[in-house]
Amino acid sequence: MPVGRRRVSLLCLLLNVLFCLLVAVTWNLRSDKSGRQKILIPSQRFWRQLVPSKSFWNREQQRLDLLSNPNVNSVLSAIELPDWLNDTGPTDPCEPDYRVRRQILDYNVLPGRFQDFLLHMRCRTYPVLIDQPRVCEDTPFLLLVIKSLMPHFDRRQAIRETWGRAGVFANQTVATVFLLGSTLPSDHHPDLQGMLHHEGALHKDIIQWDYRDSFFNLTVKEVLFLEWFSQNCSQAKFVFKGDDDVFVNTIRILEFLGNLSESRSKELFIGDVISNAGPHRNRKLKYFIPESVFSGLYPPYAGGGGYLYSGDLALRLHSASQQVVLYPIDDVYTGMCLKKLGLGPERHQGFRTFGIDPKYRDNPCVYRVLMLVHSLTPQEMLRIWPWIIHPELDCQ
Ligand SMILES: *[C@@H]1O[C@H](CO)[C@@H](O)[C@H](O)[C@H]1NC(C)=O
Ligand SMILES: *[C@@H]1O[C@H](CO)[C@@H](O)[C@H](O)[C@H]1NC(C)=O
Ligand SMILES: *[C@@H]1O[C@H](CO)[C@@H](O)[C@H](O)[C@H]1NC(C)=O
Ligand SMILES: *[C@@H]1O[C@H](CO)[C@@H](O)[C@H](O)[C@H]1NC(C)=O
Ligand SMILES: CC(=O)N[C@H]1CO[C@H](CO)[C@@H](O)[C@@H]1O
Repeated sequence: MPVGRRRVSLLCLLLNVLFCLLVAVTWNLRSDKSGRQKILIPSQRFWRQLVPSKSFWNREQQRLDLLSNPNVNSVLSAIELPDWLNDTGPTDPCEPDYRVRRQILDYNVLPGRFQDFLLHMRCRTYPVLIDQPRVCEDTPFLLLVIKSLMPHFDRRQAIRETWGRAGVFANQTVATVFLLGSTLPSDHHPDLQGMLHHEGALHKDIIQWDYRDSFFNLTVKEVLFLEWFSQNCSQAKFVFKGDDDVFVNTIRILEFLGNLSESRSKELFIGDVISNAGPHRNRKLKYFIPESVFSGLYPPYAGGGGYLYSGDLALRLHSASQQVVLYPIDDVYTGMCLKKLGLGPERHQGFRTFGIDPKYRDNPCVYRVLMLVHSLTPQEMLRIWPWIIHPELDCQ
């Protein structure tokens, strides 16, 4: 069988390379007292066969890791790869990848959102429908990036009138953009595209791409944003990215950022950090992920309700993301990209993506010290904002 032979020849080559390396690195020739040379033989097995994972995402990631490793790559290009490494699907990554139907054992019984995700998970570029090439013209100190959906006009307007007001704030330039996808005709949404165009022309803060704006496509929104940022806003010093139903204390954030040392600002990534989590296996949950799709634990990640990071890091995340296979949960995906950089998010008490104790919800002084609270209605935002900006309020 050609497949068997391919696998054997790959193994032989890898073995040879690893063997030579190990001889060079770990077999010390050491002289003993009598001056004779003694060979130290390592006691542990020194290579491991690359076994394809049973879970599709992990397998795709194994392949990406291997094919993008320049050391291994020079060897690999010379030999035939086993099918699971070489079968990259259709040449256009935005064509549906029907390979997944036979590569995922329970594909046919997976919920439709997984089937949609898996068929399109290699596509990372979609056409721009509304762009804001000038939003970062004045080099923002802080860029507020808000994930929104087409019908959420009132949430966006409340944010503009409160914490997302662009302009000069506490003596720093703040810019605001809303990130949106689009809808598929097959999903039977009313057509709000004309309204959105008006809104974009009026406020110049809407960026929209032509892809279906679903929960599992939030990762697409993340990579499209990182691409946009690296091309159109790479000078921004800091980025806040969050949902359109969170309340952000922009003043507190600017104060915090103003006090950061230069060295700490470069790798800043703070939020409400979730550690030691893994995929939920209960099919009824929103965050359910089947074992045939992903196995293992999640790296530490900051809850997607909102987190704050440096523009430098946004650029590094942009390049790291090209080495990480898209994962259907966007904040976990960002954690994976951070891990790829050898970094992790830092927990900050001011981020309350899981909300606050109801007994504090009407306490103005609580909002003064926090940076983010989830979740608030547009009316609540308008009610709370004056509490933050009125200096006469004494909270000592
Ligand atoms: C990988 O498969 C393609 C066809 O899908 C083939 O043309 C190519 O030669 C294969 N490459 C390697 C390195 O085996
Ligand atoms: C605002 O910034 C300008 C220029 O950087 C500076 O001269 C001024 O003192 C700042 N004002 C305050 C209130 O910090
Ligand atoms: C993501 O968007 C693409 C492009 O519109 C669409 O084909 C795909 O079904 C979407 N995926 C999910 C999980 O909704
Ligand atoms: C630094 O933090 C203190 C409070 O801890 C605040 O009063 C001050 O305004 C901050 N400095 C700047 C430059 O924002
Ligand atoms: C959404 C997006 O990426 N917009 C633009 C950013 O800037 C480049 C050129 O610098 C444009 O080609 C993009 O369309």
